[in-house]
Amino acid sequence: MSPVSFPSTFLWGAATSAYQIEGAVREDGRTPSIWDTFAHTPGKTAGGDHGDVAVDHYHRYRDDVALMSGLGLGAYRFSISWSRVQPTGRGPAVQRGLDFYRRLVDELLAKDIKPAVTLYHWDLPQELEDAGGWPERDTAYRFAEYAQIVGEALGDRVEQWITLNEPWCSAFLGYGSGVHAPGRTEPVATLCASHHLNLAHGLGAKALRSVMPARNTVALSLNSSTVRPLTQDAADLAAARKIDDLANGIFHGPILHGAYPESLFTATRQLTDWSYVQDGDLATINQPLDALGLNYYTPALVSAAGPDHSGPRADGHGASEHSPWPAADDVLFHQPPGDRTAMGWSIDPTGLYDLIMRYEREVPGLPLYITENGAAYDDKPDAEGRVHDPERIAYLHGHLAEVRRAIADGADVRGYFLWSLLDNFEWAYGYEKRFGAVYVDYTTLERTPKSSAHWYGKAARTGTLPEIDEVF
Ligand code: IFM
Repeated sequence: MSPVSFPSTFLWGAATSAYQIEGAVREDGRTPSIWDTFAHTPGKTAGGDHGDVAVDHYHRYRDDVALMSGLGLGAYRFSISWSRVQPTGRGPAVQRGLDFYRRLVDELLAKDIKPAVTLYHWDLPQELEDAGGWPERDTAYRFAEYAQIVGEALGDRVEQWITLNEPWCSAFLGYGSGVHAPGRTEPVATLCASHHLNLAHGLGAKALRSVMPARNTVALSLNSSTVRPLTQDAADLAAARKIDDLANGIFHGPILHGAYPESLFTATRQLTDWSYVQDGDLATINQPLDALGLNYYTPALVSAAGPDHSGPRADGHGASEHSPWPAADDVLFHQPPGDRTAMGWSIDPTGLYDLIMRYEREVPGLPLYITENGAAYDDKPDAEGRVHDPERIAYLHGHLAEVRRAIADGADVRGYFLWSLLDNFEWAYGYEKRFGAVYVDYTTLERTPKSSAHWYGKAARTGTLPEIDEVF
């Protein structure tokens, strides 16, 4: 087999998010976010786990940056905790909160690691949820104010900016199925929240650009699904179209093209008239982007519900009696065949290739980054304390090879951020699911790079994928 080599400018990074790793939830003026409240509500997370300490990155960030540097990574994508910076979600910033991120960024730059900042990775200040949360229009304006504050504080040293991470999860899991914070189960609020997240992206992008040097780039990260129909029957194709609108079109329609898909309006008409889309909103949302971030883990396989198809609603987004998908009771989700990760997500690297090529066609010329990709496995240290994770290496190899194939086929993919640098708080699954390339012992908080970290580090240093059976 010929070695799989990447362009010399390709960025090799790892990603995390604030609530999943920082801990220190009551330090330096931080107040609760919706995830603090949700995780401390009995029954909401596995084992009652929460992010109070998480992996204590707030105090150990220097060691974590040193780890990345030792591996040879070129970039680090992390998110800012809004309630550390603006505890009530409005008004003046808390300098101690911003100082933490200044120190982190300086540490990264000193080690030649490019910081990529995500402004919002699901942790809305609780006070803003108390005022209505994302279904409330004002939240989008509060986000723009927050974006401006962070842009002013870090814009001189951070070039890569991402407004929102996976707004689908914020809206559909937070307000639809309720398996994520704030745990609401209101189909109309889900759609309304989606629009206000889009508006927040547009207003936030404008606010960032108003205070930052022109060289900085603004993007957002979508967990765009590759939606596949079970068969080519018209009913299954229509089911796939509906889920594609609800998973993808609802965000990339207004953001990339300045319009919601007509078919989305038609499909949801029984629930809402979309009157929360006000004059001028679509132009605000449709800001020019410098890049698009794609997060990919697994494809969705769907069919029309009906006498020929029955089965569980296995959409892979956690157990809830409420569907995250508004107006989609006529759609069934199916478990694709083949191997799965510890999340139960099927492994299909071609889904990543298809996703990249879709955006390459849809927005030609827009640089793409894979801002998340990775897998959870039940990793355990061996008798010598080493953590071997060959399945994760195979997963990474398979997906990176598909990224390379897409580049060879003309896609402008500029970089890849492995999810995740460290084992961390996997939301409703608590600490049960380990996505890290670096193992964390949750008793001592000691970090041990897994074999996959060494494998990925070698890929980053050489720009070529090592064989999957190379021993580290
Ligand atoms: O851990 C999450 C991350 O916060 C967002 N994208 C998916 C990851 C794995 O579930």
